[in-house]
Amino acid sequence: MKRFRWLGCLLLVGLAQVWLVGCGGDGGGSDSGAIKIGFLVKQPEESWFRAEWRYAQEAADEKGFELIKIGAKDAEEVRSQIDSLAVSGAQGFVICTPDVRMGPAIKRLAEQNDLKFMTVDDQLVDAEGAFMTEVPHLGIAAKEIGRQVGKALYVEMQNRGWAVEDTAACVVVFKDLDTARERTDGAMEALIEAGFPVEKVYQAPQKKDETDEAFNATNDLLTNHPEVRNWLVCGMNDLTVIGAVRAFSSKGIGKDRVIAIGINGTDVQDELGKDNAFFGSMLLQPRLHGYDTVSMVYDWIQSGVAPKADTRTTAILITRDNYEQELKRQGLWRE
Ligand code: FCA
Repeated sequence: MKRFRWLGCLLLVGLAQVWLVGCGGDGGGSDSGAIKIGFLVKQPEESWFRAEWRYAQEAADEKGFELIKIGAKDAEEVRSQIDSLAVSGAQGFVICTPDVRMGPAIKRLAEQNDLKFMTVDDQLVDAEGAFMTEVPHLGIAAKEIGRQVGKALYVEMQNRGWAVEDTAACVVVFKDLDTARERTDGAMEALIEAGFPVEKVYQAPQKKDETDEAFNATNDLLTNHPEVRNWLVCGMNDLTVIGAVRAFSSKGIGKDRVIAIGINGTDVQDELGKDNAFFGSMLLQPRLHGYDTVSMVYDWIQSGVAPKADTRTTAILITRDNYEQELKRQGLWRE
């Protein structure tokens, strides 16, 4: 009996030691020393955000911190996920929010929970709609990339020998998001500068940044313009332009009458593999959006060096001629 009591004591001491080690020996609730960084994205199923996560994970593996990948599709999820990040002992996060108008709320939550954070892709705005420049941001040079789309559409129209009189532009616009608006504004500006008639630039407003919404918006536009022979098509990203191209093809308008160019490049491998109206895409650099952003937050936590206030990334045009080579170069090609 005595022996059992003695064994029981040993077991208790052992358990207490395991508990102490598990808590870093400081009696606190989390592993002291272990760095945890969250990466919240608005559309976790999209190739673009998967690519960002993949490169963020590369940084985590290299530098030895824990990356917590989180899909947050609406405001409620953003709030609860930031809270759970804090509970899990994270020290910071990178976010592409489903609603940029949540800016002040996200900032308040981060401050309350003592979390350092920066935004990626979509820049937060305050109650007046002004950019919250006090939050570090890494996004694309949206206007310039949009201008590249406009120029490329015009050049391809000329290459095909299409007369301007027979051609119109279908620009799928999403006005609720600045980076989206800047892209399509840039495309329209460059088209018009190149000599495209302003009155033939038609805008199709999408209600949400989703493929189905782009399909619906384009469908409505096409119903109102049966007179147009040839079309130049663009929008905020690949998924939007995929929706638009589907709307054209559902009306029997195919690649002989449509030149469509997307943005992202991460979603077009299948499209460019087919013989369809998709002409190309502006290929962005997801590595910089994933690897670099979490690395900046990591440095901030480690050494107190805050990220650069505003970083903008560039893009190159990919078409059937170079997409395989360029996607492979960025490690984005799927076999
Ligand atoms: C936005 C879009 C994404 C991608 C990113 C750079 O968040 O929704 O598809 O274009 O900007």
